[in-house]
Amino acid sequence: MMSKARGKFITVEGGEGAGKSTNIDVIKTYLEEQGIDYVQTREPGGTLIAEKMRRLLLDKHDETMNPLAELLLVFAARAQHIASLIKPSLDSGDWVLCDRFTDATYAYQGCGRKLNSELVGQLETLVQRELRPDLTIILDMEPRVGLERARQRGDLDRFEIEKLEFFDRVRSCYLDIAQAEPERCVVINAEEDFPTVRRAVLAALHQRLGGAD
Ligand code: Z5A
Repeated sequence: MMSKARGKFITVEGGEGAGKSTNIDVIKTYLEEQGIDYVQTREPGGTLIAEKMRRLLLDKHDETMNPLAELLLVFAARAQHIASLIKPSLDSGDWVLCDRFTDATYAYQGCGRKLNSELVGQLETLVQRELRPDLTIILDMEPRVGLERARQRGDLDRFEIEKLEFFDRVRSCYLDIAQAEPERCVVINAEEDFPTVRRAVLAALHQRLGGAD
């Protein structure tokens, strides 16, 4: 029996309330229609241990989390996620569909928290070695609009209580990444209505990835 080719790695990024969950459902339907085996996951998190680290990252605490501790915790969760889920899945031929990945670290810790992006890059090399997404969809929108959507949902996490300037830095970081890596990243205007965004997501999948071969 012929073994399956290595799977492809798709990540979805964007600011608060940009529609990641909504459009991940669109991508799942596409993969299913193409007969592609995939696993859906998210960061921070994706495995039992990494999900515990997610709680530490997102919950509000009586003590301020040091930005460097936050950065290291993000990468600790990622190391676990890659070893336990992402790499074995890709090696077995399954595709991996991940809600956020390292671009979020450049955006939130590198730019939002103003940590050194070079440091993020060093940890990326240490933790991921050669692993990079094959396709990254960046859902771009004015932070004010996305925050409003997130706030309507109620209970805000430790990131969602940040000031607007923080999210402006996050957004421009994502756009800089997309400009620097056009072969990997597709920016989609997430302020459009849902059918328009959906069409743009599907077009990106067709153009960049084709089918399972
Ligand atoms: N984080 C980090 O700091 N460093 C890292 O390296 C990583 C993450 C990996 C958790 O992320 C936090 O972790 C995140 C950064 C940090 N910051 N926060 N907060 P998360 O992905 O779990 O949480 P989130 O960013 O807050 O996602 P979200 O709020 O769940 O939003 P979403 O998934 O992008 O949106 P949605 O749920 O699909 O849509 C939001 C609402 O808008 C919903 O009611 C939809 O029905 C509606 N919607 C969606 N699309 C449309 C359109 N086109 N028009 C109108 N309405 C729409």
